[in-house]
Amino acid sequence: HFARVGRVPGDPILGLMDAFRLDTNPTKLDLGVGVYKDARGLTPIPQAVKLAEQRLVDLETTKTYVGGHGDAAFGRLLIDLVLGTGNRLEAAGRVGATQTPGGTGALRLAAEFIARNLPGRRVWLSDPTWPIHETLFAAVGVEVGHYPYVDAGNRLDIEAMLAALDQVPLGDVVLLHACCHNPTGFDLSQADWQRVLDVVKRRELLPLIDFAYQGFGDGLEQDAWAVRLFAEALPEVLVTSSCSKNFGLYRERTGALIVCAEDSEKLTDVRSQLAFHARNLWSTPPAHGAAVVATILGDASLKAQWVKELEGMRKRVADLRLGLVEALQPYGLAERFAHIGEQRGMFSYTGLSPEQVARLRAEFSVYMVSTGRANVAGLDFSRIQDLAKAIAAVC
Ligand code: PLP
Ligand code: TYF
Repeated sequence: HFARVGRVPGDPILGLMDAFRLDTNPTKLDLGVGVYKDARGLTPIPQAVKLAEQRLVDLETTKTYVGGHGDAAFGRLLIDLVLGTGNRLEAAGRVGATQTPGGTGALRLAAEFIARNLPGRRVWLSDPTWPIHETLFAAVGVEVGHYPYVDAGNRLDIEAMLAALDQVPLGDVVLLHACCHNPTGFDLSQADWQRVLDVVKRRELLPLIDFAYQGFGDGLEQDAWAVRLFAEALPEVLVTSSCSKNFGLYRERTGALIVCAEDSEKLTDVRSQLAFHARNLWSTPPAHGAAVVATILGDASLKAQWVKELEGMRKRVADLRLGLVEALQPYGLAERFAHIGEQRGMFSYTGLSPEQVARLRAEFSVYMVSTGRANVAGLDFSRIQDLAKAIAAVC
């Protein structure tokens, strides 16, 4: 049976983790996979999560299945977090959340919905984007196209992006990163978003907004600005929300597909389809992470604690960015790498070439994705000088 089964290569980003683990250099530095790290190089469990988990141990009464759309309280609280408390869509019964195994599960469910319920639509991805976006739509037989995002000089190219979107076939799906663009770290300004919205309206596109880093850009509310703009202005929007990074819940696989529909009747139709597809994919979602999030968001003091911890993570990454640019100053490289301080979230498209990335790894045990993407959160203040020196050596 298996004689003709060949091999596919592993995920190059996750593969970096294995290579890093095997490296015996004591000064090795992991700027690869996109997880937050603290000063000790650990990916911590937030205190708010620990406290919520303790509460759940005491209060949980059953492990029976949750419904197809998951934990209803989680869904409502997440909609508030994403669209704002008291948003008009909720009042009008136009928005619903389906709990999924992480943001990836939400993307897969959206892909399934597009493949089966919106046949013939292509999905347009930024070039570059998170590699899983490429393979995930291919896996359900949805064709992807690309719109440019950065220019040859490693800067956001909004004009090229808009021009390309203006050529997209009417009615197609466009995948947008709400904030903290992976892999580049370049985000759109509010004025840019307004222009993207205009094109989306003109071409009657369905926006699929990937929201994996809420709170890591400029703040919880600020990062939701574009999502809320689109949800207010358009009859139909899909949002994939992940609680992996902002709640530190990575392995608990916590997220949701949020659907905004024209009216409550249509929302019910769409949600029936999502529950059907979810049944075929994973039946019902894992409960623990969503219960943790619902416990935190539903309790004023736990929520305040979490907001403070998330703010700490956000500030740390922002300060590391500025620290690195400053450390490159003595080498005459501050200007060349000034974009590192302007980008948002964990990732930076540094502009380093694959050859330079390979040298950083071979000569300094500094690990980053071959495209030149660095996870700034993997850096520490005690290692900034070393990294600046290594970068200068390969430039
Ligand atoms: N979308 C983007 C852009 C990401 O970087 C990630 C990160 O892992 C995800 C979605 C999915 O996150 P998860 O499935 O771990 O919640
Ligand atoms: O881009 C990243 O590094 C994160 C983590 O298959 C990740 O989004 C990377 C690859 C993958 C799953 C998660």
